[in-house]
Amino acid sequence: LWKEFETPEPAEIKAIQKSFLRHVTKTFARTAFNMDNFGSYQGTAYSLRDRLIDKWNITQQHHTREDPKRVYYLSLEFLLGRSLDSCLLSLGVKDIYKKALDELGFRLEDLIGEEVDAALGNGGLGRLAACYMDSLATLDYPAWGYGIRYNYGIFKQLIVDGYQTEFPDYWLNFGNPWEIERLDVSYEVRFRGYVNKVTEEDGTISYVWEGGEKVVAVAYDVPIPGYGTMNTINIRLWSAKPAREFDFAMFNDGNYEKAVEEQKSAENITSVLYPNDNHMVGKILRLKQQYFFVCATLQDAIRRFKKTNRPWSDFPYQVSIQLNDTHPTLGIPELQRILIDEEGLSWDDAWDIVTKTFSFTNHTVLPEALERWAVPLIQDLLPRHMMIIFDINLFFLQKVEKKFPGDRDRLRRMSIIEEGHPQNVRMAFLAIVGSHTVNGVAALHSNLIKNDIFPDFVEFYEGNKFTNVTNGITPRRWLHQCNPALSDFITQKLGSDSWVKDLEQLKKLKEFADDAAVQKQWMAIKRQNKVRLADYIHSITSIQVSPDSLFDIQVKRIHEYKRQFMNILGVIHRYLRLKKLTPEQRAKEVPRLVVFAGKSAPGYFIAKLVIKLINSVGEVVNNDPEIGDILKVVFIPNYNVSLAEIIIPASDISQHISTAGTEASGTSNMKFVLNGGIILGTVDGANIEIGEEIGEDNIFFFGVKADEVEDIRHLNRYRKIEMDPDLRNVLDAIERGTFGDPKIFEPLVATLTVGGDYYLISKDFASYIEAQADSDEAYKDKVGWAKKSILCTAGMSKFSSDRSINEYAERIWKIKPCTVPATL
Ligand code: DL6
Repeated sequence: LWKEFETPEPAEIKAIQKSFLRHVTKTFARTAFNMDNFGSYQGTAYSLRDRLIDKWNITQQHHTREDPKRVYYLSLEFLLGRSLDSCLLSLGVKDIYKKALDELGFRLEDLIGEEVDAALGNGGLGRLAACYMDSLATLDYPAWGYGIRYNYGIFKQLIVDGYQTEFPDYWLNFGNPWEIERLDVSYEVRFRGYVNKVTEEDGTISYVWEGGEKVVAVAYDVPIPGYGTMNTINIRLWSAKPAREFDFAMFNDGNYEKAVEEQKSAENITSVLYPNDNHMVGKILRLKQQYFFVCATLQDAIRRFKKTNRPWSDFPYQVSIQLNDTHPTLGIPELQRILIDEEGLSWDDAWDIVTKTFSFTNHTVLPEALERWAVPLIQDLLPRHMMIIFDINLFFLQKVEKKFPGDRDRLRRMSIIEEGHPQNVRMAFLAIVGSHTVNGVAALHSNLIKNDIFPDFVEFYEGNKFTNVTNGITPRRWLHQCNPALSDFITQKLGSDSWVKDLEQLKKLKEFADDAAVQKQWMAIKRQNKVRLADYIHSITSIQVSPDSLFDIQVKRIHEYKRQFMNILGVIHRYLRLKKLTPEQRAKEVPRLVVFAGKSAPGYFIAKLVIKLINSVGEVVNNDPEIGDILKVVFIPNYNVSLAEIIIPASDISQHISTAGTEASGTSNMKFVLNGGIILGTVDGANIEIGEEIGEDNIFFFGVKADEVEDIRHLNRYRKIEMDPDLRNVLDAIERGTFGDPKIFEPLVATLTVGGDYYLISKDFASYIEAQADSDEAYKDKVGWAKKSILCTAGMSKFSSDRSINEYAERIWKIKPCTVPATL
């Protein structure tokens, strides 16, 4: 097994073929006569899974023996995408598998395309968790991911008559080779019931949570191999099962539906991922999901800890728990409950352990995304936790009062319980109070957290809890895997492929930025990637686009703050301008393909109208014979990780144009630039740090700054909004019916006028159009553009998730690598 990084021997090829055929014939009971690509994908995946399991077992045994401090990364979302290609690359066996399959008459590329995405996430937060797992494994950290094994991932998006329509993503239909069902690892989870107060003979009081209903959490393990290392970590996803089989007495009475009700309601808990990005919906099932997953996870972590027979005081030195946003915050009262109610620790000893164990990442400043749960809801579902949250709040506010005596307004502002009818639990406050460290995900965002969102807490903790860890992306998937031609070329130029694990080395590419031969080859690779995307677009939408046009791409969740609306208004502006030109003038314009992709939350009416407008504009522009290839507009349906792998390497420009101060970080911006694409964007999130690293000549910045936004909004509330004249023309065209029935778009247009233009589209429009014009001009200079593109890639070292994970490990989790030897 451990010879895999050496030159392949014919015997090894044979061994792969043997294991492939064994799985095809024995695991899937197929024969050579009914072998299609999907069956071959399954055979290949299972053969690779055997290797993963070997590595995983060795890793676990090594960790058990060494007993290092471990980090547990708790996330309700892991957006993994496909695994076959990335596992082949991590294990260093892609070439040998390709040969082995070739000899059997299969093309590996075709089999890779058969895999269904594991789409257990909405967007940035879930994909970040996946990148972090890759880095944790690659850097040899002893780490576990914990989440939910949803039966339905993020919905499939189809475009019907220009509108988004949603279809369920039953991704487990044909099984999932990348998971191992662990019927031996399961825990009971209680909901509802009542709390009994028990007074002991010595007068001490304790509480027992009893009754209610129980469900069982069953583990499904997803091994994550490190790149070029033995370390293979685990994402443990929980699936809900009934605690007892159906009610036999009822069944015998003929009450069949009632008999299976309990079973159904248990399984519902892990049935579906909530499809909201940056928006909270207060549904009880979601609260159940949150508790279900932290309850099972803590039982698992505690079981592992207890095996070492250490005292409880060692717990925070052996276990670090990272909360990926507030979604797993119930872990804080749950650990406190276990320690005081079940383990008999005093409140203070328990709280000391809790606050040394947890750390919390905030991923958003949008008020609608900050979680608040109604007190009666928690009281009903988790009565003991609600008592504990009240006590945490009481003791916390006592400390606040001591530090700021008599400041009642401060107590109101800082209370974990928000007054109102009903009262609400502010989950971010609970997460802050219960954690030793709180971080934002880009420098600007971390500052906004400190100054605008939680300033009282910064003052109270005297700044000590709050820090920044700028996000990162894994260069394995987001360059090496998705852009093999560029990856090979970089390896050739740098003389080694060690940059894949050490992105600092990309800096050496700067030396080649003016080298004409390198520029030529660099742009030829870009063109190849554009051809690949053009083919894909044609196959899905029947729209023919030219790979010689400038590819201008905006792909991300559809959200008002991300301003896809401004982008399409800019496209209309361009179209109207082009229409006024003579054919000769038009021929001198830079041809541009504008690509959109992304899902809207199903209930987000305005975002769905944006999708409709994009498609309506595309319909008109793409069929206008006067325009031809000078402008094309395409909405690619069903954006997901594997589609991103085709789209990102093909961009000349990518747009990251959120209103300043609204996008916490963004991570697709990093992926585009790593692949030599140039950002057209606002001074927001990680765009700012990317600009610092690659140089401001290599990014098209525009728009107001974050610290101007509040004043502008304030003025907008009290005076008539000054509509940009170019924007007015664009809106007039929509209202004239140029893009279909204008009535459809009235609510969307109204967000700019009667709606107060909260996202400042009118304010930023002129500078946006100017940045677009600058990018047209710059693109005409082929040499200058190639240089920019090379400098983009060369400047991206900082944005490797390896750097982010090392920062978390050293500064927050205090964990060290635990290198797994090749043999035990
Ligand atoms: O940190 C990952 C990612 C950021 O890059 C995005 O800027 C941010 O919008 C996203 N936040 C969320 C918040 N969801 N909730 N809660 O997805 O996180």
